[in-house]
Amino acid sequence: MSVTPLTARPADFPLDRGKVALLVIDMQRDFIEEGGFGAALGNDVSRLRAIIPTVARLLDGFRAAGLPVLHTRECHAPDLSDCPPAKRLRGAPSLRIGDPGPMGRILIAGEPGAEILPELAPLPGETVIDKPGKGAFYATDLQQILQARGITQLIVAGVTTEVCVQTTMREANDRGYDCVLAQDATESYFPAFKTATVEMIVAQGGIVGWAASSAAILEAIA
Ligand code: C5J
Repeated sequence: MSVTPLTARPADFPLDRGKVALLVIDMQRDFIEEGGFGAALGNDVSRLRAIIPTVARLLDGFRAAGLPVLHTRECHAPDLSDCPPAKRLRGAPSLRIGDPGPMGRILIAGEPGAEILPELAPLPGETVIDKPGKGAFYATDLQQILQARGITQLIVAGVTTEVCVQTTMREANDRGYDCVLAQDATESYFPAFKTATVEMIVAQGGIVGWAASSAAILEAIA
């Protein structure tokens, strides 16, 4: 066992190279490019592009260190059998899940919009979890995959901070995983929501987990 103290809030995190993985949430074209789900909901997607280089540095660091990397994609089956009507019909987006858009059908597995950005594309052998919910544990094999690999610590990055990232961290926390949010490798369409989410995670002695800079994370795994 090799444990390195990672500078984090609310306290140093005991990073264990034998148990840690990077989990990159939903860095998909549908959330980050024009014409996708995020834009259809009226969001300014350009905000999210700013973290691409930081997420890429984290990916490079984990890969160089030989540590596991997992990616998620929020997407649905083409027949929408895994998309509750409550999710599809909520709000008044310009395009709903399953509708044809400039990047194919919105949030549908296999369509160009559901793919991870080319700059952050998974390498062969890296796990990619397709998830129908906001949390990465709901209706997926993530728990079994992590257990089989002995992973108990998650460094979490991706979008959006207060939706899929936070939901996944809360699901992981309830399952006994220690999670660190890479706070400069996550972003929200709403800056105030990102700030509030980071504070919610680290409050009360780390009630959901820890938060750390990508530089500190990379230093700890180097
Ligand atoms: C959203 C996500 N925001 N990946 N999905 O609907 O956070």
